[in-house]
Amino acid sequence: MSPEPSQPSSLGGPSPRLVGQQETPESLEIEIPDGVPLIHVDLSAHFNRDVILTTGDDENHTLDGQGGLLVEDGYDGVRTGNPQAQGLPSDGRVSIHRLGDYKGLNVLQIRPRDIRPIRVEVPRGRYATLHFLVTGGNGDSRVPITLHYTDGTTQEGLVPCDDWFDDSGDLQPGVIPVLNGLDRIWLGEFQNVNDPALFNVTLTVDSERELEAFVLETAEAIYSNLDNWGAHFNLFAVTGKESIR
Ligand SMILES: [Ca+2]
Ligand SMILES: [Ca+2]
Ligand SMILES: [Ca+2]
Repeated sequence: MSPEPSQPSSLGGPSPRLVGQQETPESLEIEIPDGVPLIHVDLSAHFNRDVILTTGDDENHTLDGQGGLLVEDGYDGVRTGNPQAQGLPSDGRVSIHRLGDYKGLNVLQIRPRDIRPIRVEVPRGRYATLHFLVTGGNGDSRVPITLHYTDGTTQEGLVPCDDWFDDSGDLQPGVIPVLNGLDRIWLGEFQNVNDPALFNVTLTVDSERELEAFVLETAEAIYSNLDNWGAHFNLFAVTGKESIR
């Protein structure tokens, strides 16, 4: 196969893509030493939106309150197997995380008008870290979190979340893209933008104490944007790393 001719770069906007060229989202693994058990926190009782479009999937919400949706990899809103359509993997695995059902509710979405604290029970145990898989729509946000230990003590933390189109330079400290260069549906139309990302945020847990739950303190959340229902915080998964003693 002969090499493709070089393309002049465009002024602004996404970098040029060749029609028919296989596109690959950029993924990054969270480093977890071999043999460290992972604990997948069950968020299913807390999921309140479906922001991932796949085939035969009629009822969805938006990721940003505007018109934005993620897709399953290869699905462009009309057909599957489109090599230009970068989306979430069909096996639901992003780095160490496991996503919810693409045809069901699959994110816990928090917006400025949501002020009820959300308590999430975790499998009781000694954790070294908790990892949050997030992305933001219509701006950035920060949600304070309280870790609750079985001895009645608590620990404060923060889960920052950047806009799904943000890249390094725009990201809040601790926000790491783990799947980047995705496409989206916007107002019902496929957009081959190769830009949205899912991000990981890692919190350190006191492994001397046994963790039983965390509470998302939504009333104290901070949003970069309050227009058009404000910035949207979307939590896809929480995975813990067990403490090895
Ligand atoms: Ca694409
Ligand atoms: Ca869906
Ligand atoms: Ca990006």
